[in-house]
Parts: sequence; structure tokens; C-alpha cells
Amino acid sequence: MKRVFSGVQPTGNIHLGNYLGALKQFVELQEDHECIYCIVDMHAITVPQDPKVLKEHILDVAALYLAVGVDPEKSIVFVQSDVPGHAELSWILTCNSYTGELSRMTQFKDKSKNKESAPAGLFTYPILMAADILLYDTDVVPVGNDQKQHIELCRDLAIRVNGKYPDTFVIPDGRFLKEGARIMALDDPSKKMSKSAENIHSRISLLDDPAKIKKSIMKATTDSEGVIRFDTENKPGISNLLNIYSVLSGISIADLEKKYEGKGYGDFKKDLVEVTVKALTPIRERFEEIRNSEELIRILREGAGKADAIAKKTIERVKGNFGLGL
Ligand code: ATP
Ligand code: LTN
Repeated sequence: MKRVFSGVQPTGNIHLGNYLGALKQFVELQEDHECIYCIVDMHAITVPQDPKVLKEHILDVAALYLAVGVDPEKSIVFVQSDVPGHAELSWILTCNSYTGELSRMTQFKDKSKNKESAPAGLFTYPILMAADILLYDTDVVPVGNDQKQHIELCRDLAIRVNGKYPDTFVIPDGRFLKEGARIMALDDPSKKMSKSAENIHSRISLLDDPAKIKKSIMKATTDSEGVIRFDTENKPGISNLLNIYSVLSGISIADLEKKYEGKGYGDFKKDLVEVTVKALTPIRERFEEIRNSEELIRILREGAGKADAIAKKTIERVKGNFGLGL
């Protein structure tokens, strides 16, 4: 069985973009892959965090993994900082990375823009991500489109190290979805839907109640043409809503265009509210059930134990190949 690894940052507001771009794939893949899903708390501290809030967000993401259908009987679920191998491998990879390639990462450029100085962790963030992936001899990494450049860097690092020390790493592939891979902000479809945007109506969080979902969708930016047609160039707002509708309902975009021929944006949005509420309600209910349970902690502890056993073997091999330690 091929091995899958992916991670989500515990930074709150997990939204429809995270779900459709990443989490939904996590669930599908566990049927015929050996899956490892991580809550990447060490990535979260690349920007300042309140310790109490961070703890809560870690448990939120863990509960959401389970609520969307990640099954701890089939997949390993754990918290990154509970397995020391991530930090160890990250350092070894740091010594094999170039500052030039890190400076080209668009996420770093975006996140450090307009700042007088940026934390070095923001700069080396993609190396820690590469360590996460390579630590488990991962074959497949399901992520949203925005992570393509980081996956490429991970592959480059693995190939570079293997060039010097043969058979050190398995070279992973990214897995990106065509539809749902990039969900845009509801208030500004030129930007991706994001956890950190100030306007809460720019996103639909997975835990939003029906009233909030309705408000955000009804307010979503469209255009003045009044025709429901997929055209990302000229109609980015409607195209984004069509995309969301299609992935949540399983109806193709072409069929949706037909269904709404001659109808207005109001009708279309009302139906999209219904489809979204129907998809998210069971997730919200399941989340409430498990979020404060002992079971959740047990699953994370057990997951960390299993992950650590795999990680230790890789670290041993890597240290051996590099001539590190005794
Ligand atoms: P944000 O920019 O919203 O703060 P992020 O990308 O920093 O989010 P993560 O929690 O690390 O946040 O992302 C988890 C997963 O969700 C990643 O695989 C990422 O590619 C995916 N993802 C994030 N935003 C979107 C989006 N708008 N559309 C599709 N996938 C997304
Ligand atoms: N950088 C990713 C989160 C992430 C990740 C990973 C994804 C950290 N480590 C390993 C896949 C594999 C993000 O911001 N979305």
C-alpha cells in the first residue's frame, strides 16, 4: 500500500477551502492507502500564538479530522510536536537547502511582505514541511493547489540528498484536485478563501451554523450579468460558487449551468445555502460529540506512538547515511 501524509495547521477557522482542497481527499485516500494525518503545531508558531488558544486549536483540528470522516482505525492521527523526528530531520534538511530557493517561495514573500523583519521560521517553514513528508517515506501528499511550490521544494531536497547519499529518501508526489483545489474568498474571488482574512463572510468555516452560512453565501460577490455560467476570467464570483456547489453536491458544473438556465443569482444562492448546510451539519454535530471527549486524547496519544515508531527508523537511516551520531 502506498503511504499518504498530510498536515493542517491548528490556526482556527478551518474553512470550506481546507475541506474541499485537502480534508475531503484525506477521507477518500484512507480506503486504499496507509494514511498519516498530522496537526502541524510547529508550523503554527512561525507566527505569534497565544499558548492557551493554540492548545484549543490543536484539539479543534483533531476533532475536525475525525468529524469529516478520518477513521483512526485506518489512519494515524497525531500532533507534530509529539514526534521529535520532525525537528531533527528539519535541521538536517536545512543544511541541504539554499537560501536562494527559500527566498523564491511565494508564501514566504506574501507573509513577510510589509514587515520590517520576519521570523526565520517563516523562511524555513517549507523545510519543516519537507521533513514532515520525508520522515514517513511518503509516496503521496494530498494538499490544496497553494502548496505546489512547497511540494516541489520537498522533492528537490529529497533528490539532492539522494544524489549525495543514495536511497536516503522516498521521492513523494503531490496530489492536487482539479475541482475544489482552490476555493476563493466569497467577498473577493481574486483571493483564496483564507483562515486569516478579517471579514468572516469571506469564508464558510466548517463549524458555521446555518444562519451564518446563509448570510455569507447571500452576501457573496457576483457580477451584474445575471447569468449562471462558469467563466473564471470574467465571472470569478459565480464560478467559485459553481465550483463549491459542484463538489459539495456531486453535480457537474455543466449540469448546474443547465439546471440554472434562465434563473437568477438569488435562486442559485438559496439552493447553494441548502446544499452547504446539508453537507456541513453532520460535520458540526460529530465535532460537538468528540471535541471534548477522552477518546480524542487517546487517539492522538496512540497516533503519536505509531508515528514515532516509523519516524525513529527513518531518523536512524538518515543519521547513518550522513555519518551522524555514534
Ligand atoms: P490559510 O491561508 O487559509 O490561513 P493555510 O493554507 O495556511 O490556510 P493550512 O491549515 O495549512 O492553512 O491548510 C490546510 C490545507 O488546506 C492545505 O492542504 C491547503 O493547501 C488547503 N487550503 C487552504 N486554503 C485553501 C483554499 N482556499 N482552497 C483549497 N485548499 C485550500
Ligand atoms: N504547509 C501546509 C501545511 C503542512 C503540510 C505538511 C501539508 C505542513 N506540513 C506536510 C502537507 C504535508 C499548509 O500551509 N497548508
